[in-house]
Amino acid sequence: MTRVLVTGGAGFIGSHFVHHALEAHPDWQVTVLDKLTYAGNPANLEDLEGQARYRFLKGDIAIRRDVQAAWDGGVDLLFNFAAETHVDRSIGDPEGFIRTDVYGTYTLLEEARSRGLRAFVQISTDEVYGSVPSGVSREDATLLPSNPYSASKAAADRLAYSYHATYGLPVFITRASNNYGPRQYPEKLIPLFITNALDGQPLPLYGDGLNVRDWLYVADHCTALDTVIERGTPGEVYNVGGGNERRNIDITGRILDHLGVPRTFIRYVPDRPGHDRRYALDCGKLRALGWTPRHNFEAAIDDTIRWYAAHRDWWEPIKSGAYLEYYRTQYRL
Ligand code: NAD
Ligand code: TDX
Repeated sequence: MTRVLVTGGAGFIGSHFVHHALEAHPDWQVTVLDKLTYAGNPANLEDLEGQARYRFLKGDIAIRRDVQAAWDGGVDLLFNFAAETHVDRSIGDPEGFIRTDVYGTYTLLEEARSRGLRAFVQISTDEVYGSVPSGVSREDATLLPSNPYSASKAAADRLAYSYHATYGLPVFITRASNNYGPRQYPEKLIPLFITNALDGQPLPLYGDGLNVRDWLYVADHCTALDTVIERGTPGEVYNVGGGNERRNIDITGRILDHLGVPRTFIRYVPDRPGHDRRYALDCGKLRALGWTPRHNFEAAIDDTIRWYAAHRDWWEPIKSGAYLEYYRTQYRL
């Protein structure tokens, strides 16, 4: 059995990866370590309860004894998804981002250094390159993160690399573009706008709505991680992009059209400070290893919209209490 530790496995991408891992790798024994912050949701993993190859541990990657407890029995592969992930929250209060994204990654790296493992996969982001007005970022491009979230992720990305260069730890770094799909917390653009449209609420579009992101279906992200650990080289960085550059206004239009909601529901709101205009990745390095994204954007976003329409039981409980306080403070709507 290959012993796999997935941190942040109760979140959006982590939970997809845990399901994928158990299905695609019958010889993997998966432990999830997750603090269950506001973004971590046990419902994302509840169908796995009782499976012999799966266990869940509640714990914090920034607390060494929690990490040690997760390491009991040994770890062969570690996928570090755990992070504070929302740019707007990082602008309001950066501290948690430094603590989890930087210090938490350091804690995992220290445990890995003392105990050893076969692969440490650091899930980084395309945001570390900063805004890309034209062209595409290759893995050797300068890092120019421009918000506290992306700066904390860049710090963790380079800290992980340093443990490879300095201590020979088998670190792999992936920089993915914007993910979308079922179970994404409804503070991010696509699930926020879908659920607001379903609820007859306005869709708060930042600035002129012309910022561009490259959208990656979450299942394609999971297969990319398989390729990286099967065929990648330790110490290397791999971009993971969907190849779907879209303007925010166009995504918004697609959601509204799909749900039959008029454009009058678009509400232009003040821009995000330091808002990166565009991200775009050159993924030739990962494609050369045989990976290719399989999901067509238009079909997969339509599936995603249908998923939220059919799973109010998943997101309605989230959009209450502390979420509403955050929402009102953030948007003043
Ligand atoms: P998410 O916010 O949905 O989930 C994060 C998970 O981490 C939650 O389950 C949360 O409880 C857990 N967590 C937070 N702090 C923790 C701590 N101190 N200890 C243990 N667990 C903790 O995030 P996501 O969108 O699934 O992103 C997962 C990873 O992928 C992150 O590292 C993020 O930076 C990276 N990433 C995300 C995207 C994207 O578009 N969502 C793109 C590129 C990279
Ligand atoms: O209410 C909104 N209105 C709006 O116009 C929100 C929440 C977003 N936006 C815009 C800002 C961005 O241009 O939509 C775009 C996407 O925003 P987010 O969903 O917040 O994602 P982004 O800031 O691009 O960061 C995401 O991709 C990289 C993830 O949240 C990160 O975790 C990941 O690393």
